[in-house]
Amino acid sequence: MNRRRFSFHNYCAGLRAMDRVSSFGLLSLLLIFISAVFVAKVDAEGLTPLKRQKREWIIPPKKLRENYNYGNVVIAKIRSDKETRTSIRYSLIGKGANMNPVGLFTVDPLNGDVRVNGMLDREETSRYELQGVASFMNGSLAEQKVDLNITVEDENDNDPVFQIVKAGSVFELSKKATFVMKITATDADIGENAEISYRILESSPMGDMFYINHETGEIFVKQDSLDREMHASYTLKVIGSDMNGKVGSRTGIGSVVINIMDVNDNVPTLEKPNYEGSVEENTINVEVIRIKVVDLDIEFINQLSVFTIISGNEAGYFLITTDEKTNEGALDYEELKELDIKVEVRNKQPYHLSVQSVGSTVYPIKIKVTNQLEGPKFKPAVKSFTISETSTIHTVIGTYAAIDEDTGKTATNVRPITPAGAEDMDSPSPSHPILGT
Ligand SMILES: [Ca+2]
Ligand SMILES: [Ca+2]
Ligand SMILES: [Ca+2]
Ligand SMILES: [Ca+2]
Repeated sequence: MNRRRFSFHNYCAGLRAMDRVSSFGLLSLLLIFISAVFVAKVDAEGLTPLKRQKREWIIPPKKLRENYNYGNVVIAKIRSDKETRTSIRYSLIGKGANMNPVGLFTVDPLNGDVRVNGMLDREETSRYELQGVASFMNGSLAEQKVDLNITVEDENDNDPVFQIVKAGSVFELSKKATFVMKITATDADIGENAEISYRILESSPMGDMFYINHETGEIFVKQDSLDREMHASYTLKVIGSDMNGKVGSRTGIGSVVINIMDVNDNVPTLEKPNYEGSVEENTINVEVIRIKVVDLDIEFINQLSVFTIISGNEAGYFLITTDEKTNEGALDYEELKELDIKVEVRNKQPYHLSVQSVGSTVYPIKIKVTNQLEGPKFKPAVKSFTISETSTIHTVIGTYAAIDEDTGKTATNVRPITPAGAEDMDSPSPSHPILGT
């Protein structure tokens, strides 16, 4: 009533002012008149803009459980105090109300009761930011929109899932606590429901060779006796339990492969305990024998061997080399000889610390020199004869016999030949050696 009187009062004041007559005054009065009418009209909607009652437009933030059927339960209520004086219509806007997923949350337009019409999935949407709207019957807003935030509380409804990881690798004989690799699982839940505790379930081949940090999933060497020559790879089955592994946790299983890398911890040996070879005499630079190395290490670099003749070759008749393609030792013969030689074999690459001795093995090699049918030879290669000036032609001045080296005796069935450029043996010249008689 005050209001209306106030409005009316303004209107009358305007009329009185008009009596005073002035064109400026007329304009001022007109403004006052318009103002008065506006106030009166607003007042007709039943509002009290100058003095307002305590507002009741409440929505506490709401927490709702995922995977829970709330049925007909009122999960929140929006209410404007203006509903006590005029008809108000309530509505909800936002994703989950008037936007996808449309209708998940609805409000009773008459009493403001908010309900949820389906089960919530926190892993899909963890928070809904809705707004409550209070409108007059003509559609205009009765209040400022009010935020209605709904947080979805997590339920432990997801198992840990292991990521696929590349195989890890570690050298054999690595020390205890050597880091190998890390395996992790993820969990779509949050908080403790996603806190994963790791444990090695089993190892293939069996053996308690590794341990896992249960919090980080880092895998380390447990025993310093990994032996690639025994097991070149391990497959570990790892279990991840959420809730830090507490009773009632959910679990996931993962597996990792750990390849064991080679170190040079094996001394090479030869295939056989001793060797025998043969070579024709008078030949040089021929391969007498090939000896094969056995080395349990895998990487060629840890197998590659060098050979040393440690005895029997004092005169240096033999040469032994490594065929780097096949890792075989090739014994070459360089001059006639018959010998028992001893060969030592060791890796080219330094040995791992675990190899106690210097690591070489000595092998005997017997070389038989087979006889080659040899031509006669003159010994010495050049022989001088003295001849008197008075000697007559066809006089025997001496003998120069070829020796059969196979027998050491004078060669038989020998026919003299004339070297290129020499004169016929029947008419020897003093300037040439006599090649035969
Ligand atoms: Ca969950
Ligand atoms: Ca979980
Ligand atoms: Ca080796
Ligand atoms: Ca090895």
